[in-house]
Amino acid sequence: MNKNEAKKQTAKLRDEINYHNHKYYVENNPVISDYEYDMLLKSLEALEAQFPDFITPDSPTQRIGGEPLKGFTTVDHKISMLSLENAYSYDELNEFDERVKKNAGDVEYVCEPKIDGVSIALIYEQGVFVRGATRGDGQKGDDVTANLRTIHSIPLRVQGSDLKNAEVRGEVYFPISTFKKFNKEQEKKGEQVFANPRNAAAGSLRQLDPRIVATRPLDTFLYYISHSDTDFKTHEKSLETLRTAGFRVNPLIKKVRNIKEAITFCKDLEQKRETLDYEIDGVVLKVNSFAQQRQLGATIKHPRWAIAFKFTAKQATTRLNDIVIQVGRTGTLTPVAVLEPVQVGGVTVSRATLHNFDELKRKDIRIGDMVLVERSGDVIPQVVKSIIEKRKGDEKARAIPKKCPVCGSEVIRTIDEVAVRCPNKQCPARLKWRIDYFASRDAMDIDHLGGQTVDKLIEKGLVDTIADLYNLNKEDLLTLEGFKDKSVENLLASIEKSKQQGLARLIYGLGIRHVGKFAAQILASHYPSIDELAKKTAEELTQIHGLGEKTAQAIATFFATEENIDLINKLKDIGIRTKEAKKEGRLTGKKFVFTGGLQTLSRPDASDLVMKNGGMVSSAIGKDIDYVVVGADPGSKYDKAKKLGLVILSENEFKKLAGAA
Ligand code: 3BD
Repeated sequence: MNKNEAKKQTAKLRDEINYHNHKYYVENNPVISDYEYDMLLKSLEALEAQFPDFITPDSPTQRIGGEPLKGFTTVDHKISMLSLENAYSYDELNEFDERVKKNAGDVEYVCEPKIDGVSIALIYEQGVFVRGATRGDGQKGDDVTANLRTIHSIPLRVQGSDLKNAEVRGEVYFPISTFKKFNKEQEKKGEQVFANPRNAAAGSLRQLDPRIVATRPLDTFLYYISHSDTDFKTHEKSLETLRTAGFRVNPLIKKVRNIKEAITFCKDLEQKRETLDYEIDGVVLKVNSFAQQRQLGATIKHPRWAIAFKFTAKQATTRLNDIVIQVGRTGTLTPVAVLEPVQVGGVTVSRATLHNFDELKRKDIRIGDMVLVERSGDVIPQVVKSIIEKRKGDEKARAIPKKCPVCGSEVIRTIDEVAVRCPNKQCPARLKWRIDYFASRDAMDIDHLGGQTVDKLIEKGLVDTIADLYNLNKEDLLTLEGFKDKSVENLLASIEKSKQQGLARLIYGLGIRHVGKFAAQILASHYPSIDELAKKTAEELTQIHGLGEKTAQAIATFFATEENIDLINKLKDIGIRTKEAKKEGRLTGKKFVFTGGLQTLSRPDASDLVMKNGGMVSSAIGKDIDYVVVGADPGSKYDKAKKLGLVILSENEFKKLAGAA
């Protein structure tokens, strides 16, 4: 290819990829497959490698993150970034409306979800993204251009002519659906865990290595044009302009005619809060007409034409009464805060996780401290920080225990691991987890075997392994505190019933590392019995589509352990079903995810219905899922499913598909 042709071809590919990027990341409506997209990107990379002169700042190849920076330079905001006045009640909103009306007459408002992210400003020159900064103190922020470039929903070149030379503002956020997993991975790697998605977004933008930022799933919503080539008359119009220019604008934003409708919007949105894939902490009300905005003006701090209505906080302060240590399923010791009970976003919280001992030390949290507790991002409540100013001096730090609090074994700590672990495989704490897991709803579904019952069984020495559950008899159980004829019969019946749960549930219930519900079903559909599975090498297991290397290795290791083989043999002797005839049915090969409450089916029954017909049930939304069955109050999975354009079914539609209605 000659140079001229190459130049044309580079420009063509660039435009084509940027178009598909927008379709995927802004509109959530891709028109080509990921594979085709990757191929386009590869062609462009190859061309640019051959002709580096043709690399432009708006080339999609520039999103992968450049060289690490030494530090951030400071950017002066040409137009200062104001704050927002807060309202904590509808009364305060009405008062705001009174003031607005007195100075500007009747107004329309635009209501926007208030994204709990990190505020940013993006600068475009001649249509190209040249600089981006954090809000900082409103006057000066950090230049985080290289990091922002990696965020796919930020256009590297704007569409049309309205915003060719402009500064636009908005929020960067970390999606909730990926936050929990991200934190888990951070914890495993011994890296910082974040208290909430907002901190994860802020921490990501503060990264000096843009290549790390490129691996984070950051996303954006834009809501303000601080200056541009074209003038508009209303805020509504400026949002439309942002959208047309290629920015992501929140789809829930709504124009209303008066404060009454605005309050209704606030109430409706607070209901929806938990279903969104981003955290919001309120609603921003903005006067729609720019003429009226000018009439109202601004104080030195905030505009008089806007206000933020804040939802009930998901944080609270309380006293940390104790730090206890929990021993997990794999023997990991986790510090847990025992709190003076406190209301956090409508829920009473009396325990909160402290993640691990490194975090505990880093945050210097002590027994007796007043602490900030938070519930957010779909995770269990956690202690964010101690309030140092309230210390009296008698607070006590908690050292890393030398011994397991449950069995007294000396703990171990490997250099490359953050975790402190009890090495005793027979530790009662691990046994309890194993039994709880085995009996859980998605595994063998043994009713009447709740946490306390398991504790009592272990304490009395009635069970040492899972298999012992099946040798329990009436006399033994009657010795347990609170157990009468009826409760004993119920428990024994549930245990008996579980023998027929089938191979997939059994495999899952064994608690093999990395083997979730879904992997267990894949395994059960590939091998007719647990003996067949046990014979496979890791190598052979990796041949199964959908099974990762780590998972395969963990399975092979599990079945190479003598105790586990003993257990399997015992379970077989007891008469537990460990074989499975291949199931073929109307759902063969189809993958399902359930989210939200079902009305007529229990979750285990719904799962069984899928599996009986040859289908599989996953707990994670992904592109490979064929059907998402949505019940009442679905969570973030529903959003993600919609985002990926998956087929959504109601409970009834599902039953019809499965031949059960
Ligand atoms: C949002 C100011 C105005 C342009 C000033 C009206 C205070 C953070 O979703 N509109 C929104 C959101 C934030 C906004 C404005 N509209 N300002 C807005 C905002 N939909 N979060 N903010 N900000 C942005 C702030 N940030 C940190 C510290 C103090 N203030």
